[in-house]
Amino acid sequence: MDLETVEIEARLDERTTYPFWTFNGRVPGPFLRVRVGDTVEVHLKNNENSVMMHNVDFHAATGPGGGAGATSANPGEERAVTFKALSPGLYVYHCAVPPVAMHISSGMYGLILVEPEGGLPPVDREFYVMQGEIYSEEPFGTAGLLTASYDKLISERPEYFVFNGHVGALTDHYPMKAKVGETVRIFFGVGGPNFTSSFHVIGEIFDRAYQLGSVTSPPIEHVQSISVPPGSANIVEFKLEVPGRFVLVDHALSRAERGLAGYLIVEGAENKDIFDAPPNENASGH
Ligand SMILES: [Cu+2]
Repeated sequence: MDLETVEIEARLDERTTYPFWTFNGRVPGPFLRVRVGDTVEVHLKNNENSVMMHNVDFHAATGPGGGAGATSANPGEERAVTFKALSPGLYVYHCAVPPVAMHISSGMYGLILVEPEGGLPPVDREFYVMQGEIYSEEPFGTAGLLTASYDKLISERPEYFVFNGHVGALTDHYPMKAKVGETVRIFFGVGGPNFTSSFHVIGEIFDRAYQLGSVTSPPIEHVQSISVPPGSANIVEFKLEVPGRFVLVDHALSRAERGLAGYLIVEGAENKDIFDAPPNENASGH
């Protein structure tokens, strides 16, 4: 695996930018996928234009720091660590340079899937969603380049909550798309660094949820919302029976007013036995 840590000013919202710290220039970092028993060789390069030291701690690794010590790299340096993926599951990775909460809230988190022998059961579509918090000096909705607030970070008072690093990432920009009759799987993780997500898809029921990212325990079935703590993940699977727009939220819904929402747009034929909704001019788009 090649990872590069990059510090970039990038869009947080339509009129707002933020000084993100990233793996490979994106939030979350790349979705990494290995098989149980694999030996994973990680090369972490810290871009020469960085100001900070960065590293990577893999929750999928067994060993001190999850590799954080071995991969700590000053700007322009490259470091490496090798670990054997002993346990299947869906795991978070993140930068662990102190103050760790600062590096995570700046965007330095991602997921690594360690597939069990034989892999996961096939589905029609897979999606990758992570939830994070942004702590800016400026209040939510301020235009221009924001400044990270250490005070708000350590007192756990975020201004923004985001799916995939950006207000509107999964609504205006890259809504998830699927068709009636398909089965979808969402790899959902919380980078945080601080808030547990009550992840829910409005108008859907998860057929299966692999609690805390465990793929060797039986999934729970037919659940509405799942609780995903920071530094953890879950896999949900569900079959799409009817068309329409399904909204991904954290059911702590105040956070929807601070940027947290995503769309799953399902196309296909109506199935009025299952859901029959006459047009209503009072409907607000849901
Ligand atoms: Cu970092």
